[in-house]
Order: sequence, then C-alpha cells, then structure tokens
Amino acid sequence: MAEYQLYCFAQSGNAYRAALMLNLIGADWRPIYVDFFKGGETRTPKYRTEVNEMGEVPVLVHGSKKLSQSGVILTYLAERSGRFKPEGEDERLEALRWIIFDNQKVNGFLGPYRFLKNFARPPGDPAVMAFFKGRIDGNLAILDKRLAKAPFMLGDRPTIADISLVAYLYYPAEEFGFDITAAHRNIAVWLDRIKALPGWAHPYDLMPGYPPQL
Ligand SMILES: N[C@@H](CCC(=O)N[C@@H](CS)C(=O)NCC(=O)O)C(=O)O
Repeated sequence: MAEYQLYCFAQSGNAYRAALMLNLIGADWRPIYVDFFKGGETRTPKYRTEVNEMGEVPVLVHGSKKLSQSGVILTYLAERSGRFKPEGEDERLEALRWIIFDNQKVNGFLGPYRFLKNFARPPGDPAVMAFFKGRIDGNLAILDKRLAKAPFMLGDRPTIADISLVAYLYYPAEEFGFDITAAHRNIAVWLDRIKALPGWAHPYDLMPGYPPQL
C-alpha cells in the first residue's frame, strides 16, 4: 500500500494543490477517486461520516491521520519532508497569509466560476458570473503585482504558498473563457517556473476522472 492516499478528482484545483505537492516531494502516494459530479459523493452521509465532515476534497490519509483543507495538508507535508517549507516565523506567517488569501479570494473565486461555467446545470446566472469575474480580475492583479517583486511568492525559492496559489491556474483557458496568462505577464512566467520543477504534472495527468462523467 502506498504511504499516502489522497481523496481527489481531476477537475478539483483544490485537490491539485495536495497532489502536486505529493508529486514534487517524490512521495509514495496514490489517488482515491471521488465521484463528485455524477455520484455526488462528497454530499453523501457516508463520505461525511467516514472521510470528511466538511464534505470536501482533498483529504490526505497518512497512517492514522486523515487531514483536510489543502493549506493544512501542504503544511503537514512541508513539515514532514522539509521541502517547500517556509523557514522561521516571518516566512511561516507570510505563507499562511497568502494561503488564506488564495483560498478565499484567488482560487476561492476561480474554482466556483469554472464550476458554474462548465459543470453546473443550469449554468451560473450571468449576474453571479459577472460578480465573480470582477473579483477574479482584481485578485489576479494583486497576485501579478506581488510576483513582479521576486521569482516566487516568498522570494527566491518556491514554498507551499506557491503550490497553493497554482490550484486552478494550469487548467485550460477555454474552461474559464478568458486567458489568465495572456492578461498577467508575471503570473505566466511564475507558472512556467513551477512547471519546470522536477515532479510537476498537469492536474488531468495527476488525478483520476478526466474527462468527467456528468
Ligand atoms: N478550502 C478548501 C476547499 C476545498 C473545496 O472546496 N473542494 C471542493 C472540490 S474543488 C469540494 O470538495 N466541494 C464539495 C462541495 O462543496 O460540496 C481546500 O483548500 O481544501
């Protein structure tokens, strides 16, 4: 049995953070497919009792531990492996600051926007989509400005703040209906830097369930 198991599915950028981290640190891991779309598995009482009371992926299983929230999973893996780990109090707090901002404001809007555009039936209401798009544009501009200062979020080396923030950013532009890298130059080169790290893989190659069964 693999050392780590990750509950995930290919379309989840939230789960991609954890899958990518596992791959980048060269962990012995295997995905456990969660049938989010057709089976509504995260909403079942079984999933909420046995896997995650919050009804979400990702969930990382390691021995007797079962961890959810990608920021917690990234922190756990960084502390265990010593890789992509913020060093010292200032870096730790800075990484946490960006991970929370990301969860709420960057990928926290990109994920639902992409879901409402591609997978929801009926698709998202135009007023809701316009609201999300405004927030996405503003928050990506904040990220782009930050990345003008240094190659990675916290400076010269990649940390879990970077791995959190890439969540939905490698998915195809058609799935958003706008091209993030064309509009944000610093984000584009930063994504290429992360893509060049040994162990990087695209979400559709790393997690099961592509194409989705709707
Ligand atoms: N902040 C969470 C977000 C997790 C999340 O929203 N996951 C989605 C899939 S992309 C989910 O499982 N949603 C289930 C639902 O809301 O019913 C994290 O970073 O782990």
